[in-house]
Amino acid sequence: MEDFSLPRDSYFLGFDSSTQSLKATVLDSNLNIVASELVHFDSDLPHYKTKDGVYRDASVNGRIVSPTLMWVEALDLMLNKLSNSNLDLGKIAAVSGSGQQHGSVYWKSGSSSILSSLDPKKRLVDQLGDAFSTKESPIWMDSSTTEQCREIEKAVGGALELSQLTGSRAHERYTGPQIRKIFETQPEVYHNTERISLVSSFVASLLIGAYACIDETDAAGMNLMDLRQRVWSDRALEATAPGLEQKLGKLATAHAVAGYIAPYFVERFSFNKDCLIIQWSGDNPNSLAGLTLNTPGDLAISLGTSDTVFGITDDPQPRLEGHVFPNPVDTKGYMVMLVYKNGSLTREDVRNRYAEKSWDNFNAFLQQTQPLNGGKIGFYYNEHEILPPLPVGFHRYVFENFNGDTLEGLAEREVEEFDPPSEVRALIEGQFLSMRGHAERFGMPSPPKRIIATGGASTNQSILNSIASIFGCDVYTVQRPDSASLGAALRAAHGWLCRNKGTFVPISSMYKDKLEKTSLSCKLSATSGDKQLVSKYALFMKKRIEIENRLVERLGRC
Ligand code: XUL
Repeated sequence: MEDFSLPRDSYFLGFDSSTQSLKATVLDSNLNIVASELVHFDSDLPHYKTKDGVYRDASVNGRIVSPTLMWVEALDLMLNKLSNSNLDLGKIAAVSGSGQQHGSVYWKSGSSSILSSLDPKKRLVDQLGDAFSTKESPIWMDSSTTEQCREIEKAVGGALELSQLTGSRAHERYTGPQIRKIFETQPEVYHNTERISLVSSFVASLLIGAYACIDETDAAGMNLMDLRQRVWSDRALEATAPGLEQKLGKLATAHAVAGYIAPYFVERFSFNKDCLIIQWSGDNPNSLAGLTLNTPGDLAISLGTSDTVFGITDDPQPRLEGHVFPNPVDTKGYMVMLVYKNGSLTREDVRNRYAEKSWDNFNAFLQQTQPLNGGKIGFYYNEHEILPPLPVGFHRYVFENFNGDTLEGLAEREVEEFDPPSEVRALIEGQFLSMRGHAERFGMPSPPKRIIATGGASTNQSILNSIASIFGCDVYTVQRPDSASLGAALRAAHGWLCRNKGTFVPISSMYKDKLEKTSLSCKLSATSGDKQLVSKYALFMKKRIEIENRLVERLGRC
């Protein structure tokens, strides 16, 4: 049997350059965490005066940016922290990282020579002060580019056309619309830029001392790449800004080597000169890696302030909602991602209104009500929802006599309110039926092979049971807050292994059969159960989506 073990006594370092902090996770060759560190932007770098890592520009509606140099100084600080810890940086065999998706950095003409001649006696931040054509990087929270989104969609032939070409319709936070806005409103900045990096390829560029490629997975968050061909799309480039391809550089696969670590880090922090920098990617794709999703049918549900669903499929069907990226851990297949704004805060609100502010009552209500809720369906939006695009509001419907066997002759009736236990079940069934319905429409296999649940609400057993019976598969849990930096460390090891073997090897070969002995382990927390119920839920889901479509027609934006 081929040996896929990692070199003994070596480490693999993963970063996560996120909105509020820079995190680092270090794995040993048995894939156990041996160190982790955090630089918190607001408190560790207070002179940038960010709040939650960002500047919200009151004068321009929806403009949200971060100071690019803050990310540079965070890397200085993080490397100091790591080298002052017990960790021998000389043993790190490979480094990779996650960047918040969509954010972009604009390198000023002439900066590649600054990058390639960094002085190890000085901090990075003291050398890169003049390297950017704009000091403020637009980030994923920005929503100021609606006009550019519509222009790009129109030029490419419509929103659905753009989605089928690039994996997503135009979104305000996506990098293409952000670049177009800079081109339109600050043409001098655009023309004075020799290279545009994503946050992921930006930090990788610092580490190799040269412009790093953008990896194909994170590139799909730009509305610029042809998803199927994995090349920049001429149509999308033309719709965005002139001369753009040259500024973006080449694309690379996620497991590729970006380069060796720059001499700067070898001299200043005693890294080994053979330490490899593996392509960085987006935080969500790397979370998929960190949760050990690796084959079609694997699905993760992250239950947090916003709920996210992502998984792997061979046959994606890009639509107006949701996103498709190339699979970050394989050369084939795709990652599908759905984002819901109404997550834990909405669950809490329904708990407060109907279950006397108590999770115990909430769970008791879930247990004492029957699956399918006697035909009661609810839509609960405390925030303007993304999926479906609906405004704040609660909507409730009942299908009288619904037993899950047939939809024949069923008509729904709108009602004002349910009894409290039914409200709780309608919320939970509604959230997960929506996830199942949209994941299936997006081409995710049904039932999934397994679901990995993570985030705050994944400690709630009643919720896990509902997920298992609605999706019809086993649900596993992991309790770790940093799946993006952990996933980056794992991808560093994977990239190292592929380089060592001289060919792509499946990421699972590194942890196959020994997962439970590593920091990547997960626990079986709810089992799939009754197949008949899963089919009944399929009918219920179909009805729900019909009502949802009507609500969107009546109240939605797009
Ligand atoms: C994904 C997105 C966010 C950021 C957060 O499309 O915009 O999840 O990646 O860092």
